[in-house]
Amino acid sequence: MRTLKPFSFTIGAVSFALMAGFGQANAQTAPAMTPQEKEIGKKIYFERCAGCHGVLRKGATGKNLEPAWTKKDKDGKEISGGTLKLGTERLEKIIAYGTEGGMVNYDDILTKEEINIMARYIQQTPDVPPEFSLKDMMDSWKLIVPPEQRPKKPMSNVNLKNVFATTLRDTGELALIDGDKKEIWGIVKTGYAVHISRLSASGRYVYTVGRDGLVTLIDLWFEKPTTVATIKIGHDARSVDTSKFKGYEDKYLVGGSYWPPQYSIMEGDTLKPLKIVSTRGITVDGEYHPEPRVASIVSSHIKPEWVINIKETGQILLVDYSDIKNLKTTTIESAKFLHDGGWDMTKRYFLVAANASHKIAAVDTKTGKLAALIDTKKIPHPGRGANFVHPKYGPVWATGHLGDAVISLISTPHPDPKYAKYKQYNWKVVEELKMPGAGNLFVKTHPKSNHLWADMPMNPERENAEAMMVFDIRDLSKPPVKIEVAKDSGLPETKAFRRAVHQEFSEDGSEVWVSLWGGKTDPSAIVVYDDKTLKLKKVITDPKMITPTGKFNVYNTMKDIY
Ligand code: DHE
Repeated sequence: MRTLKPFSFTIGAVSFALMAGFGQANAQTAPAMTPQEKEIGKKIYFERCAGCHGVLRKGATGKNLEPAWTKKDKDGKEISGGTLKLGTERLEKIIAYGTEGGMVNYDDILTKEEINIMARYIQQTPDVPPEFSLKDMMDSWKLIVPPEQRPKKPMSNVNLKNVFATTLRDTGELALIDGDKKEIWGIVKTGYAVHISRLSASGRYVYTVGRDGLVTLIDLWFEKPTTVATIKIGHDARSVDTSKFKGYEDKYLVGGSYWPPQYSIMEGDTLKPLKIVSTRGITVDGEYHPEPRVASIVSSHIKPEWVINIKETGQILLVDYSDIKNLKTTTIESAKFLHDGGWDMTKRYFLVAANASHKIAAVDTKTGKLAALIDTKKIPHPGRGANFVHPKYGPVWATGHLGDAVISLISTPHPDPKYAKYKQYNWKVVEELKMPGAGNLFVKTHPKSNHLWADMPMNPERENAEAMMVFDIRDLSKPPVKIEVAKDSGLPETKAFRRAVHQEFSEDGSEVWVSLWGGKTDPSAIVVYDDKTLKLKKVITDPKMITPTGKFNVYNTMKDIY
């Protein structure tokens, strides 16, 4: 019997183990690649492609890219037995120009040579990165300032509730922006292509996670925001949340990994690792999946529980953190390809997009059961969604769509007797607001606002990608107002789009902050609007403001206000 010899190599921070035997078996028909080209292919795949297609290339938001689909037949035919075989030339075109199915074009990001390398790389057998154990977590853990050496009270005069933790995506940094003064209070180093930030229940600690799995714990009580601990939770990650239930404030952190597919529980104030739970298992269709990635995680306010959404299996986990050693988990079947989501107005129901299934799943966290599975237009992408009272249909939760030019409004139950008459609409899409195009990523409102803000950063037209639509929630028959964010910024036009992305309200709900996300070497900005008048209030620019994307207002994130 032939023995397979594993060998490993490193890309940036990630080491990959490859089974020599697997590579050889595939080498018969996959196009030839030099070792250097393979290195380049691996790095680009991890940085640009794995998020949508998966490390093992089994597909999720993006298509399956296993060699069975990507390689041409031996005789060079593209169609064989009804199966589309793509081959290098066809793959190059798809990578360069994108597809109508939602794949973005890479001809302005990758060179021709890189596109050719990628077209050949994805015809090879996928590389399998190594696992990541509790010992690996422990070895990576750095407690920089132990709790006893931290301030006993806030040391700055910054209004901490109105700080915006702002992702500087391509520099791997987080800018903490003073929301009252509208200037950068401090910048801290974080993980690679840092993704989201969440707040501890008290609002003292900011947690952020990089795509390389590095979690950074920032203490806002110092004179300047200070990193007090870091840890790696895996090789590839997207989500974190804290323990928010009464009695557990600031006690735990949970982080979800894409690779390895697992979630990890840590101490909230030190990041000391406590437990890892694998998410490998069976999909809602009854098939084993080796890479079910952890997508959104949210912390319940009514129970000591996290809602953990497993992308590829379509299983929603309610994880009871009151006894970490004897962890109790409720597993709720929903639909495949779970991604992002948020609470309804009452914070009893969690609504999450099963994006490539074109559905929203609603979980009742009080009963621990699926409340509804709602069909929507193509590829819902709510961010955390937006809650308001519709003039005709009562309480609704809104989601935008990457794949369609609408914002869907879904009626949600509410215990207040004054909303009883709207019960008939519950869990139905009651209205679809028309957008100028698809490519929406985030919607947002605030209890004190009369507006629903929707972006379109992934729209192929510059005039849409660089703008925002604002709907009047008191009268949704009125046409929405188009806010020209790039023009309002006063920054010079650049070749690449400056995408207007991710809206966030100030603590008092009076301002809306929008990121203008330019290229890494282009000037970017945060553009601040007065929510009442929709007039420009301030453009926050700074040479250090490089590729700003998500912004998380301390108070609104801590309380889940959206
Ligand atoms: Fe995100 C949320 C995954 C690309 C900005 N993104 C999320 C969540 C997941 C996710 C699972 C929910 C986290 C939670 O609530 O716990 N994002 C992914 C991907 O897999 C994907 C598609 C591809 C990738 O390779 O990472 C991806 N995301 C992006 C971007 O390119 C964005 C636009 C810019 C950036 O900074 O990377 C981006 N994602 C965001 C933001 C949120 C988010 C700002 C949080 C929204 C909120 O208001 O909570």
